[in-house]
Amino acid sequence: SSDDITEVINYTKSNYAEPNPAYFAKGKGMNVIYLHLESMQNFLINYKLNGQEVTPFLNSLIKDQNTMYFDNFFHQTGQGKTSDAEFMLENSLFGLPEGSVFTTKGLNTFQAAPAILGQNGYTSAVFHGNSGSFWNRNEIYKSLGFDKFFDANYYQINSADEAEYGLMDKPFYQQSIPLLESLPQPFYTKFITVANHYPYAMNQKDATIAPATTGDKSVDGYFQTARYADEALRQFFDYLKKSGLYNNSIIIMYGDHYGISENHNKAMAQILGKEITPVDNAGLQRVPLFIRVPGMQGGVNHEYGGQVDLLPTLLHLLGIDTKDYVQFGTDLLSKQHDSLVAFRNGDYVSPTIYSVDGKYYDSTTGLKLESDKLPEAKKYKQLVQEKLTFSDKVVNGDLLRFYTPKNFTPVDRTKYDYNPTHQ
Ligand code: GP9
Ligand code: MN
Repeated sequence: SSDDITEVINYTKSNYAEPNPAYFAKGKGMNVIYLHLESMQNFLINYKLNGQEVTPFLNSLIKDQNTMYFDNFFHQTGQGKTSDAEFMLENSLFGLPEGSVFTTKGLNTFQAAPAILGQNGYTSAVFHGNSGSFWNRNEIYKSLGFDKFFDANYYQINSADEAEYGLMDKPFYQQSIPLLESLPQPFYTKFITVANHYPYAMNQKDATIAPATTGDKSVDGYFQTARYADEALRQFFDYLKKSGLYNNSIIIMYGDHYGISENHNKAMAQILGKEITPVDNAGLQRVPLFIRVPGMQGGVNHEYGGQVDLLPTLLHLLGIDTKDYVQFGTDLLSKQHDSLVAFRNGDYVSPTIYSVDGKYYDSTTGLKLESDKLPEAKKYKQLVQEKLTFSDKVVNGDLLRFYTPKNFTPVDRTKYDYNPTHQ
């Protein structure tokens, strides 16, 4: 009801982090290009397998003048995996404790990035070389306000280029170019890749690094598919530079969720050269985040954050204040950024304390938390619970129906049609 949404708005307003003037509007009017790094975990960054970098291109970006690399950024997905990651970055709302919010809440009212930006002169599009119905994308994208959805229907997928979940990254980016060039600027776009997806099998003639040798097939193959994804990115960046888009686009790359689950900890112990403790497991939920803004001073940023923080961060970079929106994350670049990172199961990480399976650890030593710090740990736990509960109320109650932010026009999902034969 409208009482429920009032309670939520009071909560999100009290958690609002105001923009940092050093970054606010740094990318005003620029295009936005999200590159979804499927299953990419942060441990791959700067990792060397047999003396060779696995992701040389991503590694090189850490030194790029205009790129900020976040090395304490965590995925916050649940059972909805990729779709949860997408949901968080488009809405700054959490996925649900069970199932995929994309599949179950596709008809809800949202105030998502494509809609907000659409009302600021942007054209929005998603590129994905898989069937549009996967994760119910072709329905929920309408509610999010995506103008265009280029799914497998728009790509030519030869069997030699086909991965388990669609078109391999190199031909995917290649074939995306004319589609991208069909969009008026400024655009808000997202490219969802699939080559680095479990079980990490690929045609060996396309592989450019030897697999690992743990004996665990998916762990061993993970390095090959990640390397391939990294090369595909380099090729796409080459195009962006040649076309000039590089100079007027914000580029954000994020890992969507872990690639190697806890079930593979024996092989991971060989990879990392140590036994994997519960604290290590939590730490392994780091995913890479790169934000490139032409003209912005880059560097390595150690701030703790998660996927729910992406939307306010981006909107502030674009010069759009988020204070009238119902968002559960906070701008990573704000001085008031909240560095308590909630996981979907109620655990959390923070610069001082980790909660793993309900037990508390000192995040710097990895040891069980001293008893004098337990009250603080429990307070964090409550804050996480409160945040997740409010977000779930919004989603389960479809509460955004009862609230329209200032300067926002509700999305009319009947206006959208992604069928190529109707274009
Ligand atoms: C499929 C892809 C994979 O279209 O995005 O989703 P995931 O299995 O990683 O959730
Ligand atoms: Mn995924």
